[in-house]
Amino acid sequence: MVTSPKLEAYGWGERWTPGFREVASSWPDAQPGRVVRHDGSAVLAVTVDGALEHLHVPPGADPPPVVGDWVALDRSAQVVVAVVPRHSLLRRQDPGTGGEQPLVANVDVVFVVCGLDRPVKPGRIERSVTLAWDAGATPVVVLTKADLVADPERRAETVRRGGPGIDVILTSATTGDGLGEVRRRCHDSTVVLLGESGAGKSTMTNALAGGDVAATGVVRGGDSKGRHTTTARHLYPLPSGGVLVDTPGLRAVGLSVDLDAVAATFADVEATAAGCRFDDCRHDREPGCAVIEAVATGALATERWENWTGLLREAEAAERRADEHERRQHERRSGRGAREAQRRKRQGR
Ligand SMILES: Nc1nc2c(ncn2[C@@H]2O[C@H](COP(=O)(O)OP(=O)(O)OP(=O)(O)O)[C@@H](O)[C@H]2O)c(=O)[nH]1
Ligand SMILES: [Mg+2]
Ligand SMILES: [Zn+2]
Repeated sequence: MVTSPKLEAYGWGERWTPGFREVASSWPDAQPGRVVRHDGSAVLAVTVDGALEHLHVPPGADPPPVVGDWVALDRSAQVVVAVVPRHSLLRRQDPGTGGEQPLVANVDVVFVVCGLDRPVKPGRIERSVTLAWDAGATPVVVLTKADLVADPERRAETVRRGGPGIDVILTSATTGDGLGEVRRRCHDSTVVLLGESGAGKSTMTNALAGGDVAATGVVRGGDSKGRHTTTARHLYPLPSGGVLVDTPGLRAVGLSVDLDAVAATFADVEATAAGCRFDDCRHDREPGCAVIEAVATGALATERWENWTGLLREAEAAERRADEHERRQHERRSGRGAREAQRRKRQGR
């Protein structure tokens, strides 16, 4: 096994060696590394001796490496030769193409970061939590700027009640409150910060990394909107253990997820829905719908019911798109196969 204390600070360990050996088998000189930033046709990666190097990614690399990926690299040629099989992948719907956009690979925990200097939006938290479950990671809600509000505990309690089963950590980068808990959650893990511009992701990154590694920006006075200070995803090792990925504030969190991820986020609502009279209940106006019943009695908040059905429809649409894509790929492949066969026949082979 390849050991390297410098690489271990970036999360390297036995977990990754079989995958590395597998993809590097035809490259005797290949060394492991981890992508810390993506720069167009190159990546910035940390290497076995801890140096950060720009490496070329050959066009057509499959899959194209993303931040968080472990890769096999050829240092003399300064090129990425292969991507180690991923354990998890954070992805969203590409706002441009409607397809799937991979964001960060090999993620263990997603911090859903919300600033208390603005209203906390349950719908946005549920969306990000769903992305985390979809990735194969554990979501944790991190509320920042506790120093700016009079009743932070009450605000945290509201978020806890709104998203049952998910840990909520209250923090302030100004006073340092809650940062010990955040550090503990990062230990031995790769953690991604997801949240609106101005939520305080880069400020938290600096507090945990113990220096000004990431640029931060002020928010607008009127509506607390951020200025999109961070422009690229970047992975940092933490002196207290673990790895943190700072990300730009996402304008749109479109889902490209399977239905199981929505079910995990709304486990409480799904449990209620098990009591619906019809198996294919749309929880809309069907007779005997246990969900509508729960909304009527106040056991289930109207907003949570609406967010749930909204995300269900969105995930269904994403699955239909993926199926359609798969079908077209298949047709293209089999079309190509048929043409090949015809050509061989013409050539008398
Ligand atoms: N009072 C207070 N201000 C904070 C805290 N955390 C962040 N801020 C301020 O919030 C503003 C935005 O912080 P950033 O860390 O740049 O936010 P970001 O989430 O990285 O934003 P983008 O990079 O644009 O996505 C800065 O002015 C920070 O000083 C906190 O805990 N308390
Ligand atoms: Mg930032
Ligand atoms: Zn129902």
